[in-house]
Amino acid sequence: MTADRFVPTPEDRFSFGIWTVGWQGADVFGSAVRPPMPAERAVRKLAELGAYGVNFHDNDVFGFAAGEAERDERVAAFRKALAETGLVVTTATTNLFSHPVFKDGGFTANDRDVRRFALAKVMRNLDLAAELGAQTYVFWGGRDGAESGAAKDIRAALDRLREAFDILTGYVLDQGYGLRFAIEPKPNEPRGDILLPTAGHALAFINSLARPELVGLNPEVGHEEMSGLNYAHGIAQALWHGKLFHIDLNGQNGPRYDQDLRFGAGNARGAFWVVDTLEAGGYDGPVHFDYKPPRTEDDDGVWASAAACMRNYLILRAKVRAFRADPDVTEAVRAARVDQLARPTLADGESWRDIRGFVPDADELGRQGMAFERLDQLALEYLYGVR
Ligand SMILES: [Mn+2]
Repeated sequence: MTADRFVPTPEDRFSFGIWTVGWQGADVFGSAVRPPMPAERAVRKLAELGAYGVNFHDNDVFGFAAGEAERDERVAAFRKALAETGLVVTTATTNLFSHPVFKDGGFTANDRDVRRFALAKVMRNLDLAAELGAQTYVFWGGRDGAESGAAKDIRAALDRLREAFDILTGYVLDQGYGLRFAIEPKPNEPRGDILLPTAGHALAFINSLARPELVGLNPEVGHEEMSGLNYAHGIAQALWHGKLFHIDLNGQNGPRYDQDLRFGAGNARGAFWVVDTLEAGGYDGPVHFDYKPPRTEDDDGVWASAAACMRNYLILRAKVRAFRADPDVTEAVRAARVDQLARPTLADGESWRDIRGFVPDADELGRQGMAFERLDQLALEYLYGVR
């Protein structure tokens, strides 16, 4: 009997949002299909499955309307489960989207009192996040957007968004918290159009902040693919900027509603290159899943899908490692001249003057194939399981 190679361990640093397995399945067309899941139950079950950590919204642990006593009781139950299982709180975030008060957004609501309340709600949960040892604090401004043109002054909204980040980075510094912020882009849903719709928009926005060093990205597979973008390229660019602070792995089938499938479902080929990009190094955060067990599933199905996120990552990791270690791949990479791209276009000491008049044999260069197909086929054959 061979040992199962795809069993997760805490060393793999897999983490889940409490809201993922806790999703009750209510959607636009139907009500909840599963009972509420207390945060402490999610923690215990995820620990059994081999997870390392969790991420939570304030209201995953206690309700929006909870009084102080109820809040303390809920947080105590969450803490107890963490202590008993050894699961780590890697990350936290704020629910600035469920309650009707946030129907026009949190940081960019037209109503100033809503914005002030949103900031207060974040600060309160930053205190808890720091207490529980979180390293990263995620911002998903799902309601920060619009359905119509004149209702939202986008430039003023970006001013308020910048103001919010500047206030909150100031807050964590004043409080001495070691937290860094990660912006999660999404193009639409629940708003018709959401601000900072892609990783690229968010990267540019970060440069306008007072403390850009404290703010990075939390790109989600499905959110980038909803825009038809290449997630592996997105996280590679975030790494290149030193801005990949967190990742949200899940599955998506192209531009359509946010499917939040388990990781490895949906765009499987894209998932292979996501794991390859992460295996290449530079990301040291948790391998975090933000998916939703489909509403067809009962409690058993919830845990089957959570386990499958981790299992699919480990399967893809084994395939990626085998692909990269294969001498045929090494040869194909060389034939594709991939290594040549690492060489600067100008030699040491050269300037534009040295190449201003450069004329290669363009016809000969044009005749040479790039041999990319052979290389890509090798990757697909690993993915399809025939190599
Ligand atoms: Mn999503």
